[in-house]
Amino acid sequence: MTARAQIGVTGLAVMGRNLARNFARHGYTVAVHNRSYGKTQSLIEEAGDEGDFVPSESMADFVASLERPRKVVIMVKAGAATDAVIDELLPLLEDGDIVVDAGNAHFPDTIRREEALRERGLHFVGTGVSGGEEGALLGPSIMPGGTRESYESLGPILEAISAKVDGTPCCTYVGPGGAGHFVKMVHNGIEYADMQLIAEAYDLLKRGLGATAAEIGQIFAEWNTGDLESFLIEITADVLQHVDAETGSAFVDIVLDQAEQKGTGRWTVQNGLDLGVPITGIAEATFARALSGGVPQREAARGTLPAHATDLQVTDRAAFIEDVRQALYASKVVAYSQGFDQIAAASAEHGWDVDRGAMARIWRGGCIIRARFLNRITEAYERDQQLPLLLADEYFTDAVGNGLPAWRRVVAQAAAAGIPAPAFSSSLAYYDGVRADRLPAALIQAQRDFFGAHTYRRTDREGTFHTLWSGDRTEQEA
Ligand code: NBP
Repeated sequence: MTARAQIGVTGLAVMGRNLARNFARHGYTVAVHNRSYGKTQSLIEEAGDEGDFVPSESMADFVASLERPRKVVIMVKAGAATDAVIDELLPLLEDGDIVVDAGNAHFPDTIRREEALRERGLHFVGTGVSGGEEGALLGPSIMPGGTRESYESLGPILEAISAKVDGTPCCTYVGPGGAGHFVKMVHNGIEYADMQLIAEAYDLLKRGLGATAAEIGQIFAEWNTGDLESFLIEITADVLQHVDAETGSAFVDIVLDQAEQKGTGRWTVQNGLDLGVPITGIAEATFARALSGGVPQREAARGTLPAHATDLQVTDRAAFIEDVRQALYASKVVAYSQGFDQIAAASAEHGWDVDRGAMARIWRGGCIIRARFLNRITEAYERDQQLPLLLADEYFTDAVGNGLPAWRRVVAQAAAAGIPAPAFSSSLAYYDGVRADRLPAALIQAQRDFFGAHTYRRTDREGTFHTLWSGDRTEQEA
């Protein structure tokens, strides 16, 4: 077996197959392998003429067909399958070889694998890949972690196959260890929030205007020409205008209203709790999906729980649509601001040094949350690399501030009308919380000290204190 392939892909289900084709279409000689040989054969039969593939039936031949330092991309089911493939690869690899896990690994697994492979003299690059099947073939957004050294040889290949926006690749080095998969996880969390916010906007428009799905689809299409321009708004317009062939009804009206969640939203929320970062937009979005899927609870409540709500009265349709648009934009900025806080917190905790502006840049194309306003986020972090809060950047302070009256109106109207808008309203509550001069957390600290002697700090002098609540209520320095 001549070692002539520049990169190899093992795991040739939809994602790996398309990634391999993408490498080949960009002129790379690609070694391909799959546990069961059938997928390798079908790739060669169906797409073999798209470029230079080197198929192998055994892992040993696959590894032997790669130029050194070898670059092996693993694209198998995340979890145990990834460990199984790594175990099979390990005895075949040599110092300096690069193993890329491009599946949807949970970042703690990536940290563990990176440490284990580093001890064996290998580079392990946990890489977020976003964009699904189509992205993998035509250009995904790629978020590689691992060592910077590995990026020197791997980076140009990944950049070549990534999506491009204004000629700039949607791929950059994210940071060491699990940084790549972490950033991908937060990306998915933000995607949850974005989708929930869009769904809430749709619901408000539907109930407020009494409009059909197709009419609302047209509103989204119009929004897609402005600040909200994004893949998700674009497909929303499309989905809402789609008609079910069987019934002739609007497609969205015949889809069961129970949303699923595959895990990355949950991981993001769990990690937000671990880090103590209030990612309320992502959490509300994840819980809203869980609520929709809580069938027994919904059945028990439907028709039983009183609403005491007043109908949403819309007198000026255009003004209402504009209010909802502004509320959507402002809530979306909050969700992104929170997601970037989470990245900053993890980066500080793990010493990853993630450049948040660069993350916004590589999300502009190829991925599900690609959007025009990501440019504004990159600019904000270029103005101040250490920006403590995206909302506090001058551009976003203005953009959100201008929409604030509309945002408040929409949240108030939704509450009065009994329309659930958890992501809109919790984002507004976060906004008001983070900008508050003083929060009722002071009372919570006092309560904690009362029942648990948890101590408190004072506004007027340094130190930590405890009041003898069950004694003479004098204060002691703790
Ligand atoms: P799947 O997640 O369906 O996995 C199927 C592949 O894993 C097949 O190649 C299968 O080999 C292989 N595999 C399994 Br299962 N167990 C194995 C084992 N013990 N040893 C070796 N190979 C094993 O494939 P996919 O849908 O193409 O997704 C691949 C990765 O990409 C996953 O991590 C997934 O989460 C991620 N993904 C990402 C996106 C995105 O938008 N970024 C979308 C979809 C998936 P076989 O053919 O022999 O059974």
